[in-house]
Amino acid sequence: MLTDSPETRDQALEELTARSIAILGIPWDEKSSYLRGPAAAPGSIRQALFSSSTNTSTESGSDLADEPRIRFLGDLDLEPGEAAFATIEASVARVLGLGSRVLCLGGDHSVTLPIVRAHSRHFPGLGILHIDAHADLYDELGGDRLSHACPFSRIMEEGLVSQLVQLGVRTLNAHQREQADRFGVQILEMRNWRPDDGLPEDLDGPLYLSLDLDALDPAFAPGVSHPEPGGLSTRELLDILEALPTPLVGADIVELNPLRDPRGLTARVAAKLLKEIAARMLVDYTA
Ligand SMILES: [Mn+2]
Repeated sequence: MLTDSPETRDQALEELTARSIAILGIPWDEKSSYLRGPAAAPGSIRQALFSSSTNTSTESGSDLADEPRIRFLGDLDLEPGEAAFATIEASVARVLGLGSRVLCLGGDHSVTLPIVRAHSRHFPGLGILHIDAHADLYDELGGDRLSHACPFSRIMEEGLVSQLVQLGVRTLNAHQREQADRFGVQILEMRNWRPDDGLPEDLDGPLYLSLDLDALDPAFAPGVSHPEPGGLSTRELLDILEALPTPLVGADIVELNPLRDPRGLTARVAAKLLKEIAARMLVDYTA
């Protein structure tokens, strides 16, 4: 059942049965280093998804509108300040504890840290595929260790995952290369990667996907705070998702900035990715 009304969130949570995929909005952008705006992204993505200019079918023909195990929980109510991180973590943990899986709509990329904290406890041996123009491996940015430029440093320091593979990266500086070496991050740099290369063969175990929309070339996804030329095409990204070699147990789609997306093009891309990712998570759940 599809619902885009936040008022129905509590009811939807009560009705959430085991083996559902919960779509959860995280309206949070206080850790953005350059522009605010991603807090409005979840609603923008849902609006694009439910627009009558398209339909709710995936490319392989699953219609999410007919799928009772896809549940839209609306947006979290988040207090200002870093207390929001605990709320995000507890909310995700609650859904996982009910026996469902979670696809989160950010928000800036800082939200991935509390989301992954919850997943790490639930899925031993969790690995991450992080698709992004940026490695987000700064130790701190502007004195802030919780900046959206830092979540993967915290994730690795806390030992939350067994493997971190990054794809689409094309902004590495010396500091972030050092950080990647220090943490053993496997980076498929955009300048070297070609579609035929696919993903590493040793990508294994339950997989969490963290998808920053700026991984896409700005020609395909202009509505982000940090557009970076030289990125993936939408088709290449869809092909990567189609070919994931290991079960997908959780995901986020982050960094859409509706204030930079006047024609809603990037929201439309995010909505399409949401459909394909949710359908893939459902298949992996019930397989
Ligand atoms: Mn990015």
